[in-house]
Order: sequence, then C-alpha cells, then structure tokens
Amino acid sequence: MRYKELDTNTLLDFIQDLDSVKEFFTSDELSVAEIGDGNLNYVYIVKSKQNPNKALIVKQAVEYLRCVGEQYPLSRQRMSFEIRALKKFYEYLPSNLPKIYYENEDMSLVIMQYLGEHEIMRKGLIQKTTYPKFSEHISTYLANILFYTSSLYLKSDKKRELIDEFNKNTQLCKLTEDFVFTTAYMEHETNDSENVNLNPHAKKLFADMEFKSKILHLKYKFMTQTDCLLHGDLHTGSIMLNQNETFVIDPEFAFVGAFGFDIGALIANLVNNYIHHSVVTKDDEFKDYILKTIKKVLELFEIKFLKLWNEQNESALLVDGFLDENSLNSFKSEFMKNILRDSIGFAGAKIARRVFGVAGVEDIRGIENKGLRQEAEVLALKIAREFVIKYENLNDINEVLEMIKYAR
Ligand code: ADP
Ligand code: SR1
Ligand code: MG
Repeated sequence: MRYKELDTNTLLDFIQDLDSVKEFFTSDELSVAEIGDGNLNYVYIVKSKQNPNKALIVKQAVEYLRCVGEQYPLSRQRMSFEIRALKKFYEYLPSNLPKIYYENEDMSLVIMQYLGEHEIMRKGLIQKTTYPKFSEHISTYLANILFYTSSLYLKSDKKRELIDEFNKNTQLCKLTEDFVFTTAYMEHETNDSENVNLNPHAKKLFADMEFKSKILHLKYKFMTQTDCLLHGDLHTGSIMLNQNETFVIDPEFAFVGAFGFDIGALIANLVNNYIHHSVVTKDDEFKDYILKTIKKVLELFEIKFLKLWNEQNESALLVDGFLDENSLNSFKSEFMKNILRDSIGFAGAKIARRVFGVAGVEDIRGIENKGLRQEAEVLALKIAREFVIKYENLNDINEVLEMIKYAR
C-alpha cells in the first residue's frame, strides 16, 4: 500500500472499511477531530455520533517533525517502531498498554483504544492530582519490561534478535543523542533562543565543562549499552492514568538501551513537576507527595525486578550454579545499585535538556510569569547538576531525595 498523509477529511474514508473498525462501531455514524498535542505526530479521535463515549484513536506519523514543521524531515518509519513496541509491551502487560485495533506500517498508522477516562499525567500533576496506584503500576511495568527483555531473562539468540528488531530506530535515537545529550548545552539554532539570550544561566551552563564531560559519559552509555527494550521517551506526557489505571502510550523512541534510561526519564519528569510546585503553588504537601512517589517508584522497581531475577536461574548471562549464593547476591545488589545510579544520571540530563533545549515541558516552560519561570529553570539546573555530577557515587535512594530537596 502506498503511504498517504491523512487529514480530518480523508481519514474516515480510509478507516471505515477496516474490519476491526466496522466491528467496533457497527453501523454508527462517525465524527473525526485531530487532538494531537505531542511533538511528532498527528492523533485523531474517531467518535460514534450516536454514543460519543464510543471512540477510537488513530495515530499517523508524517514525514517531518511536527513541532518544528515540514522543514525538519523525519522518517515516518518511527511508527513501525511504535507499533512493534506497543505490541511487545502489550504481551507482557496488557493492563498498562492501549489495545491495538489495526496497524499499518506502510501507512505509518495505528488505531488503538481510546483512553477517554484517563488523563495525561503531566497535566494532572500540574493540577495537583494524586494517583494512589501509580507507583505500584509503573514499577510493575518497568520491572517486567526491563527484566523480560534483558539478558537476565532472554537467551542469547533472542536478545540479539530483539536488538536487530529495534535498533534500526536510528533517527529517533539520533534525536535523543542531539536533543537530550548535546544541543541543549551549547549555542544551537533549535534551542529556545529567547530564553538563552535572557537567562544568564545559559552561558554558565554552556561553559560548565565538568557538567558537560559527565553528560558526554551519559551520552556514550546511551549510545552503546544494550541492556533491555526501552520505551525511549517515558516522560509524564507518555502516561495516561486515573485513580485506578495507568497506561503507557507513545513508544516511538523504542530501542534496546541502558536499564536506567526509562526510569531516569520518569524521575526527571516527576522532578520537573516538583520544581513547578516549588515555584508556582509552593504547596509543600504536594511536593512531598511527588518526593514520596519518586522514592516508592525506585524502591518498588528494585524489589520487583529482583523478585523476577530470583525466579530465573538460566539466561544469556547466568548459568545455574555459576556463582555461590553469597556471591550471586552481592553481584545482584551491585547490579541494582548501578541501575539506580545510571537512572539518576540520565534523569539529570533529562531535566537539564528541558531548560534551554527544543521542546520544553509545560511544568517549567509553561510558567507564564517570567521571573518565576527563571526561578524554576535555575532550580532545574541545580538539581540536574547534582544528579549528573554525583550519580556515580550514589548508594541509596534517600540520597536522591536529599539532592532534590537541598540542591544548591
Ligand atoms: P506524539 O507522538 O506526537 O508525541 P502522543 O502519542 O503523545 O503523540 O499523543 C498526543 C496526544 O494525543 C496525547 O498527549 C493525548 O492527549 C492524545 N492521545 C494519544 N493516544 C491516546 C489514546 N490512546 N487515548 C486518548 N488520547 C490519546
Ligand atoms: C523535537 S522532538 C523533542 C522531544 O519530543 C519527544 O517527546 C522527545 O522527548 C524528543 O526529544
Ligand atoms: Mg508524545
């Protein structure tokens, strides 16, 4: 099938003859609207006119980066990786991934479950919504996906097949290499130039060679480690949830990479929200909720990941009986410490990139009062710096919370 970029006029013609769509909507009349607020793609909601709660989401990749425009070409192949990752993650955790109704890699298009009773986590957290089950859900998601796609579970051939399947996601990995690990720390045309000119901390950051050398180490880890299959962009805009359920969406950046990368992205975005409330609402209770969430996610991830590992005697890495019990336990404990350390290093980069780089986050760049926004940016840079400079020496989750609370 030849690719055709759809719009609100042509979308219905394309989808209404598809079996799964006909089965879903039966004979209902349909309406369509574009609701995408992401940086890359077009997202449509298709609704039954008779019953507006009955709806599906259609997402299509276009051949450019949406938030910059047609002058920034970007292969729509990213949708193939999103489809593959959605399917792979669904295999492990069907209750945390939207159900897929139809997929078409030629058209770079997927039709999925409409999460009409869920909200984007970033928006909810800005409004001070608490989610009592989030830490449980996301730690289960992270532990399962990271463990079951790693060499701690898979056999050697399966792991290499997984790398083959996902690590041709070259353009989106390159976007991360550029936007998370490079351009946000130097003069660059893609940066938020008005802010770079206004904020004296930009020059300071761009000249901070100690920080930038550590960022380079993290970039190297990002480029070379192949621990497990990652979402690749697990910020709070990629999570839709409510009081009872948590869904992960938008895994187009999926690739096989470092254990700490998704955890780091999530922690970074929780920290961005903590910063928002430190500066805007100054609500200590909500800030405390965010800190407790960070702690719980990290603790539960470790417990659940280790539990899965303890149930697994043989894998690409380990042959049963290779180490005695004490040595194996020390090996595992050092291994988990390294995941924590890398997660916090990556979190530091992910916080810092949002300050001056392309694609800021609403928690910080969305602060309308310029003075408060700058206050938030300064705090973000301080916490990011603490994380990036100190992550290799971390021993305990509580040290992470101390760094956030007392960053200078
Ligand atoms: P992009 O790839 O451009 O970042 P996203 O996948 O993040 O696009 O989707 C953009 C927006 O579309 C989300 O922020 C959310 O508001 C909406 N959206 C995406 N998927 C769904 C879904 N399954 N159900 C409801 N809304 C969705
Ligand atoms: C220009 S693309 C910018 C960012 O959007 C995505 O959500 C990723 O975080 C990417 O780096
Ligand atoms: Mg998105």
